[in-house]
Amino acid sequence: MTVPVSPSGAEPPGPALGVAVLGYSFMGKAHSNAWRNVNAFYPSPRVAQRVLAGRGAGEVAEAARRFGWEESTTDWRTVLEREDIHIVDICTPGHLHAEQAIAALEAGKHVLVEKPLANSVEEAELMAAAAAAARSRGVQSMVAFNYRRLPALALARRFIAAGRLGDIRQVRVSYLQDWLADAGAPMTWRLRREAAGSGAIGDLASHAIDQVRFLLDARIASVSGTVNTFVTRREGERGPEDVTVDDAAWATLRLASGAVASLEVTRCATGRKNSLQIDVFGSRGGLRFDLEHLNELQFFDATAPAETQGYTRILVTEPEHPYVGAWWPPGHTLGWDHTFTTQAADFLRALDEGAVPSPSFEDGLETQRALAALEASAARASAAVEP
Ligand code: SOE
Repeated sequence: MTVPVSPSGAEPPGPALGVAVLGYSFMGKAHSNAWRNVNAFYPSPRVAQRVLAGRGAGEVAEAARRFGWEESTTDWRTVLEREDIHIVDICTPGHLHAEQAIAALEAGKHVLVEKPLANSVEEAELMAAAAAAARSRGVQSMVAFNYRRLPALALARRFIAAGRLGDIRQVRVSYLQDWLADAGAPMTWRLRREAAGSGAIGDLASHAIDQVRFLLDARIASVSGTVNTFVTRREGERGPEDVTVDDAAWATLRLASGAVASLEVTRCATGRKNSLQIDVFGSRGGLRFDLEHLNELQFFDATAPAETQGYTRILVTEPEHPYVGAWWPPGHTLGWDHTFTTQAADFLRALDEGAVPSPSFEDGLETQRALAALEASAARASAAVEP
């Protein structure tokens, strides 16, 4: 016997939270994929993919069709007037985040914003203030740092919080990409300060700093950094243009807990495609994570007998591990895209429970302050080495 499903596909009848995504390129696609899958893997509360908004009418209509949206629009403001939209998910370039997020919160929509929260501390402060005001009216917000939803990193946080590493002394984070290593790589909005705010700093150091804050649950007290732009002019649609952001940045972070973290982020690391590596060293143990092996966490237990000591590879694919249970049977791996679906599910759960979703705009603001401190420190003279 065959049984028909509801007219709108596998969606059961009943109320759903209407979602709009603003932006349809890389991050818009990653978030669209999340909203498309979230009902199937996390059935409650349910969402309806109402509208995808973007600048190019043809491109946004095509993206909407492929990712299962009911409609597309080139005017994001119309989205805010609609009563059937409850969540606005912002995946546009950074210079639009503050205007769009504040307008959406004021219109009573729950807001998710792709990282970094904003292009400047000033914008981030306005956004955090708008989020606090909206929260008092039951309207929630969250900044999308998707790596918080990697099971291995959520497990690392659990180990650290449980004291399994003892006192945390040092953290090393490197986030290395190479899509700008070729001097012939074209100009994009990501290389214009007025659109992106910064380069590897906002794009990659924001993830690195968020991970330090997430894993250690500690406040960043000070930052000392340096930045570099290796290719200062690139060819684009408008002809040759100056690159007005950094290609790479390095920083040392002092945490209020007494720990020290070092960071290296770059989009010019020839051969490194999307390499996020994290080491955490404590008085009783160490942890190591590598995004190229994202289902694994390496754990060193310094309290084990010396003859058996060594980094142990934990395959983070078991129902006992964070986030894994919603997916496949034990031992079956997850990928980069799952983090976005899990992020959407966590956001929906918080809305359902009336809880404050995490990371909040206030968290995004803290990270923005650390990014600004990195840039400010880099702008100061460093000590010259005497010849
Ligand atoms: C581009 O460098 C980028 O897509 C970042 O913007 C994302 O946040 C990161 O997850 C992958 O790289």
